[in-house]
Amino acid sequence: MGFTEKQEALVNSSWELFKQNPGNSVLFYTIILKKAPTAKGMFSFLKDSAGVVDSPKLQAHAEKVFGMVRDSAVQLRASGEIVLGDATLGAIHIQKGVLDPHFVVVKEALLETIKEISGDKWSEELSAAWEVAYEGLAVAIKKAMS
Ligand code: HEM
Ligand code: ISQ
Repeated sequence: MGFTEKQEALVNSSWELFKQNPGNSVLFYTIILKKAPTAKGMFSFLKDSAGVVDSPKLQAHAEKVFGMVRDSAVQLRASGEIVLGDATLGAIHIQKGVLDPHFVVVKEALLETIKEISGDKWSEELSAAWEVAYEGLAVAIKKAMS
C-alpha cells in the first residue's frame, strides 16, 4: 500500500509540534550526539562549543531536516516517490564525511525526538509514518552521494 492521507496527516501534526518549541531542536541534537559523539565535530555550529549549545543556526538546521522529512511525506502521498529539491545535498554530506551508519543514528534520534514531544499523541502508526518518509529521503540522499 502507498503512503496514505492518514500517514501524511500524522507526520504533519508532529512537524507542527516540533516547530513550536526551540528546545525540541536541542533535544534532537542531544540524542544524535549521545549515539554518535564524534558527529559533533562535523557540524560547524557545534564543533567549537561544549555540548549542544542552542543557536539560530542549530535551530535552522534541525528544522530543515525535520521539515524535509515532512516534505517527503507530502511527496510520497502525492506521487509515491521522493525527488530531492537540492542537488548539492549529496556533495555536502560526502564532504562532511557522512557514512551510512550515520543515517541510522539520525533516524533513531528523529523517532525518539518525536516520541518525546508527542506525549500521549504518540503511536506506533505515527512512528512508522515518519520512518517510511525518512527512509525514502535517506535513500534519495545516499543515491546523490554515490
Ligand atoms: C548538511 C539535510 C542526514 C550531517 C545538510 C544540509 C541539509 C541536510 C539540507 C545543508 C545545510 C543545512 O543544514 O541547511 C539532511 C537530511 C538528512 C541528512 C534531510 C537525512 C535524511 C545527515 C546525516 C549526517 C548529516 C546522517 C551525519 C550525522 C550533516 C552535516 C552538514 C549537513 C555535518 C553540514 C552542516 C554544517 O553546515 O556544518 N544536511 N541531512 N546529515 N548534514 Fe545532513
Ligand atoms: C543532518 N543534516 C543536517 C543538519 C542536521 C541537523 C540535525 C540532525 C541531523 C542533521
